[in-house]
Amino acid sequence: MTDSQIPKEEYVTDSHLPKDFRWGFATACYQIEGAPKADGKGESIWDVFTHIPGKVWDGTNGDVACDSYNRTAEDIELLKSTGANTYRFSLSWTRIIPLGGRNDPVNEAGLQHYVKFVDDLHAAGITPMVTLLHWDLPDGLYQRYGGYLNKDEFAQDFENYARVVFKAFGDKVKYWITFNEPWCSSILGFNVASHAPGRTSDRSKSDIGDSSTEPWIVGHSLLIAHSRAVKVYRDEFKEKDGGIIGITLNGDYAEPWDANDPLDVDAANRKLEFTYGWFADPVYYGKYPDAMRKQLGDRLPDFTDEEIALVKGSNDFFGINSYGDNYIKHKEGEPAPDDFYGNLDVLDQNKAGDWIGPETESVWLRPNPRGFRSLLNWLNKRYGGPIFYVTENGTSLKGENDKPREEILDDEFRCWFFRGYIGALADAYTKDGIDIRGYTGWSLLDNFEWHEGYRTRFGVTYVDYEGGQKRYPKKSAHEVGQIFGKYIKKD
Ligand code: GBH
Repeated sequence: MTDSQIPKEEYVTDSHLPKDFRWGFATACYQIEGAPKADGKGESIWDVFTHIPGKVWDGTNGDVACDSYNRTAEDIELLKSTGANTYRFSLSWTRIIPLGGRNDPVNEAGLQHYVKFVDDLHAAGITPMVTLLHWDLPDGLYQRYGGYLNKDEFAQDFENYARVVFKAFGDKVKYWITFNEPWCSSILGFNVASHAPGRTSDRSKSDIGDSSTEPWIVGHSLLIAHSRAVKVYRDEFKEKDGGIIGITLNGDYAEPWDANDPLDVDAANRKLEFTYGWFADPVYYGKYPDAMRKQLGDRLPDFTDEEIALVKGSNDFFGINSYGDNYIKHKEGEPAPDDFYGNLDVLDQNKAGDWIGPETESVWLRPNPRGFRSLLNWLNKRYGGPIFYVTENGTSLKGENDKPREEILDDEFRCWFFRGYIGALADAYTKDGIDIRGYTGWSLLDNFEWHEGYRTRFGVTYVDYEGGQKRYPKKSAHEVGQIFGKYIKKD
């Protein structure tokens, strides 16, 4: 058996999910909308980054993507046909405030686009779950003061943007997410440089940047900006509008490479602290994890007392984005100055040579449903049983893009993935007593997979990019609804 075959092992469980469980699919504006100049939209750092030659593997960009800006009705029909009751999507800040800042003009046309979209979703019986920022920071703010690098300016501008949105349609949305995956904005944008704005110490990739300090500054800014937006919501809107607000963090589970080596066991735990703990420890406990402070010293910013008061307790719920699983092996010696995982190797095989899961189109993603249940348990324990929403989970398929359309539509591997992960979710709820209230799979549509371009597909719907962005539901588009139909209690 090769490691890329569809696993024969089915995840079997008699667990269930509660009657009022929210489920559906997720997207992000830059990945699906296209229409980068429509109705007065300004440029984001992703509009700029994707037009720099060499940044995106296949030389593409999000200028058209799925053309969803012009096809909201079609996307809503698609959602309805899956049976979903929830849709998670993100707002384009630069459609709403083209230059981004608190003294810059608001673009009424951009704002009204989303007001109408939210109304149309409700009319279709679908509950909106809205992310304020999924990585597409206004380039105006990056140019003006370095964007996330300037904590005070950025936090004020994000707070203002959030208030503009809450004022315009806060009464229509009950689920708010401040940031999607601040880890990615910090590490991939300011260290690895695979994401906008592409800063790094590696001078072969960028003339500017310092991987040893900037990601930690950026992460700190994002935490402060998150908590200020939450404060605005709680002080000015929550009572009237009755919604909840939180941040979505990303990370895959981490298992020791050698379960008998305490150093690998520690390293696996440390990897979770460096991904989830970096943001969740401040939000739940008002401080960074000790392991991070120990390794990073004063490169990790300190919280002022005022900041601690803001950040601590700033989640009504915990949003989780998780995909695969990894084996973790500790590294010997001192960590490199640009290390961001906690001095360890992230591997796909353990000491015995077992693969953590089957191969996909994404080098970083090998699925393992049991690992997902373990992750939910790790987070639940560490953060004292908060309310969770799984805001992203899904998979690419090895070689999917190279197949003819009829074969792409028969995505049994993705169906296997969802059966396993949703089964693990049901076990976490029923058997482990974890308070999980919703799940949105990634993604409703094949879409612009950031620096990987269009080759890597995550959709339950095939999008024909050469054929006018026509949508064709894959087998998984129906499978997910059947899985939830099986688990969600009827009475
Ligand atoms: C999500 O991130 C994004 O929110 C979504 O927009 C995206 O389309 C989806 O995943 C699928 O990729 O090898 O060191 O560069 C998932 C979290 C974290 C997964 C970074 C890829 C690469 C780490 N991502 N990870 S590295």
